[in-house]
Amino acid sequence: METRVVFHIDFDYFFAQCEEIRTPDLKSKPVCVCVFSDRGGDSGAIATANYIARKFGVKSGIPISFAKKRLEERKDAVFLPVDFDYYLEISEKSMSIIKENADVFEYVGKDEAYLDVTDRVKGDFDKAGHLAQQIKNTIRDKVKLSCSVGVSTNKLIAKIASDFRKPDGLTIVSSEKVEEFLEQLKIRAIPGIGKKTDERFTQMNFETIKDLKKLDVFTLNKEFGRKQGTYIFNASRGIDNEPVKERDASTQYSKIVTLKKDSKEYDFLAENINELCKELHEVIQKNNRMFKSVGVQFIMSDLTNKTKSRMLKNPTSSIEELQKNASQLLKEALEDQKNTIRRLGVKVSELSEIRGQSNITSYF
Ligand code: DGT
Ligand code: CA
Ligand code: CA
Repeated sequence: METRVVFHIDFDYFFAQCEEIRTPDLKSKPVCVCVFSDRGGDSGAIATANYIARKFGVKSGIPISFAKKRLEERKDAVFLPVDFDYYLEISEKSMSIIKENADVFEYVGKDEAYLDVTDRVKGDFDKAGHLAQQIKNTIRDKVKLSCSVGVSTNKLIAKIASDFRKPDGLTIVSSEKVEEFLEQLKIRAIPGIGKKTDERFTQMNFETIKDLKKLDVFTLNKEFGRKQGTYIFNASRGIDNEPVKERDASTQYSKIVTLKKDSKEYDFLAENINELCKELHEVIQKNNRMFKSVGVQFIMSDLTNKTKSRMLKNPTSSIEELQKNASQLLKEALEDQKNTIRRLGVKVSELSEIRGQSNITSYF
């Protein structure tokens, strides 16, 4: 296969950086973005934090109360509620810049994308480095957002490289440098190696990818199963043939809420569904979309999950259509419902653009 040039771009401390963009005074303070549950007080979790807060041990997923404890000595620490719509706006602006600079653009999530740029840089890694720097500069100029970019010959190494120097990093790993780059890294730098796998390697006294390469594929398969074992074997050697696949943002929109009380009572839940539909409809409108599929989601008190969805005859953007279908799905889903429900969600998918109105990507 001819040598590819692939970028992985990841926005730095994304939600917290968005907050800094809108309120630059925050830049000198610890900033924590919180998903407050509707139960009041400090119940809920940290979505992310800026790098100042991270120095105090604050990270994604920990309870808000822990974060407050860890930041006790920083009287200037700021705890803000998530504002997804605003982050989406920043994301779309940045993604449209990225997309313009790609031969193939693969959207991964609000703060992450892969690009194949082989053709436009003619396979040249110096040109690729310039292009990556130019993308970073443009996003910085137009959106005020910093990101980290990894440039290499495939998605796997590009992803590892984007994470190598964060924030505001640019790491270029050309084919000749792959081995040297990977061997120095800790084993957990390989995406998909979780805490448990990493601990197994620690027990075996293996720390770096160089150590890892002493194991043959049979040993790895025996230890971790054939799929994971082969993946680890190839990853440690920088082997990954996954193509960058053309994929655009948002194949669905959803809204979810933690209920004021756990319940399986139709009237109470229907009220919440109606409210969620209103919020969801605003997002749909803002993005100039129609939808053809509607779904509801339950997360039960024991955290198990249930979803139900249906396809409509025609694409629509009507809120009545949305509310009608969501409450019918709710009724059906409740029929054999044993557990009480803790969180309730509505989603739409099979999205299409409403034509003839302003294009959603024409920001500048
Ligand atoms: P980074 O890339 O290490 O500089 O920091 P982030 O915050 O960009 O981390 P990343 O790329 O893993 O996640 C992107 C965004 O996704 C992040 O800004 C907030 C959200 N997120 C990540 N982890 C969690 C989580 O555990 N809970 C919630 N609610 N949101 C999360
Ligand atoms: Ca990120
Ligand atoms: Ca990310």
